[in-house]
Amino acid sequence: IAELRLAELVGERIDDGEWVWDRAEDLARHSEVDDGLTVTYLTPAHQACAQDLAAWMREAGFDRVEIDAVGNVVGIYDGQDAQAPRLLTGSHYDTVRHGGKYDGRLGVLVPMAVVRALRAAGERPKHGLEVVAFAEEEGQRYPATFLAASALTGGFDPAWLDQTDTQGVTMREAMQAAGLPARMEAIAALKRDPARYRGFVELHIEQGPVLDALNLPLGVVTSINGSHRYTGELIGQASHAGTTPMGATRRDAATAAAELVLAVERLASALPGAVGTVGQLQVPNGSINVVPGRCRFSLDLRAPDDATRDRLRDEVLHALQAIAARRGLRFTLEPTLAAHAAPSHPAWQARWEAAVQSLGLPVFHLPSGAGHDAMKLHERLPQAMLFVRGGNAGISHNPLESITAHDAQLCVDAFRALLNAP
Ligand code: HGY
Ligand code: MN
Ligand code: MN
Ligand code: MN
Repeated sequence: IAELRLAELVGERIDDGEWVWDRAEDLARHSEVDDGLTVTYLTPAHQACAQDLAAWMREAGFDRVEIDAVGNVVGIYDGQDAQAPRLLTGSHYDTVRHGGKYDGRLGVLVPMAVVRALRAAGERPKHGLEVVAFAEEEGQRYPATFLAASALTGGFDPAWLDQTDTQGVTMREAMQAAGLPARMEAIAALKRDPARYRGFVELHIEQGPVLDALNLPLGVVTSINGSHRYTGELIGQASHAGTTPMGATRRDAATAAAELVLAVERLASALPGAVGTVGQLQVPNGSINVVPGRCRFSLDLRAPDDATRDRLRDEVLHALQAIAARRGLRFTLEPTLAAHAAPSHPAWQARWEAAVQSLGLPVFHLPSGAGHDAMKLHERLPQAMLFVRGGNAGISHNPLESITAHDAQLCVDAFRALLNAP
């Protein structure tokens, strides 16, 4: 903020892209760990991010700024007719563990920079803009994911309030500790009336290698892959590592899990556009000299369309049953997310295309392998996304995540063009 004031005092206009880049750096100061960036739902680091975002929205000149009942930071910049339907936009400010600075955050900072530029120019767009920094999308602290966007669509499940984190803290307790009401009626009141909005757009880093490889700064998203997520546990029998003979009498949960991991890889590789990941694998209270009696695992199964997504799920679950049966094990399995594939709305996809063309850039279409808040808003509003390339071959969910201030400026220019589109 100091450098912003100094620059304005001396009349030097900070390039919008630099402002975005600098704010992402500032936001990354708040983390739960020293080496890397971890900001999970409602921790002190998360709340510090919310305070920064609200302060920057006020500095940028939003007409109304608030932190809502689930921790979303919401800024409204009125259009020429304050009663006309607004454009809704935003992305998330929570991160995965040891994540990057731009996943989610860029989709909040760019529209904030647009408002800052409009305010500085004394301009009012035809339609108002409502920017939401979603408080939770990554599902890191609690099993519930996309819970912040779910509050806006009316899909927040009251049972989520009783979910516990690894320390046994319920979501309700975390909300109370963060000074939020932690009452379902306050959360239900966040549901947006679709009639009050033109649609939802989300700007996001691609999180993949395509745009960087093609040396293209921007890409228009055609669809967001659908996904099925599970947490599960294979249950065999712990026994002495030294005296239990190899073979059927060993009911080793870890070797069964290893078979499952390779089955997920084989089955996902055989389906077009599908991906399958076991991101978490853990022998609870494991010991070096004990045959693992239990092994916990996660499943993240995705595909460009629901039919392929469901076929992958069915094949993986069938493989799990066969592995467990053959090895004399049991298993538990809990679905934690079933997200439909979300095709972009043609009108908003076309507006992004026109915005990219207005910058003299080629229009390139690509699907999103990553999930986004837009797939939740898709349930209530027409939506479309714009991707910006990431450096380091687009690596993401990793501290190496990067973009340039130049590309951030292109994002601001494209967003401003979209906002003024008829
Ligand atoms: O997992 C995802 O695709 C997103 O980063 N939540
Ligand atoms: Mn992410
Ligand atoms: Mn994201
Ligand atoms: Mn997202």
